[in-house]
Amino acid sequence: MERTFLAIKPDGVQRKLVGEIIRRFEAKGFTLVGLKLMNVSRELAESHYGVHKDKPFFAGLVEFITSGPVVAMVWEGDGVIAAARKVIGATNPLNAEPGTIRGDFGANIGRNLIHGSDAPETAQSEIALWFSDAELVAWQPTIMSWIYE
Ligand code: D4T
Repeated sequence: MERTFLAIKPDGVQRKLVGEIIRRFEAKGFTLVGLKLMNVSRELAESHYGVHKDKPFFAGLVEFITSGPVVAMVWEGDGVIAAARKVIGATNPLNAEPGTIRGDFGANIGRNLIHGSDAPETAQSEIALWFSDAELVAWQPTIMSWIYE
């Protein structure tokens, strides 16, 4: 089964949206296999957003993601990487469809509530960056046959 890395950003935590966001992924049928509330070091932030290091918004992005606690998560499911991005919605919440997390709760690109890996390679490297193997719990929900044919 595929795995993806999701992180509720400091704005999502401050706005008390942790439960609401986790509920959406649980309700969809995905399985939580890693979860921790943490402060993000500058080193981790710069590594996570390394692909954006030459962009004008990089400094602000690192400042923001290190500004308060983040909920780091790993979720599992068939096609979870692409599907989670759909649940999350477009990068700019003003363009995100209603019904998506960013569409329902966001109003600014610099406060877009949640991160989700965008491809299998990034999911793999982000999971390894944020979690140790020992922090990931492989388990089989007993309702699996009611979610998958
Ligand atoms: P993340 O990585 O946070 O899930 O967002 P996306 O995958 O949807 O979007 P991204 O990598 O292009 O952007 C990373 C992060 O930077 C912020 N950002 C982005 C910003 O503050 N200003 C900008 O102009 C852009 C493009 C928002 C998300």
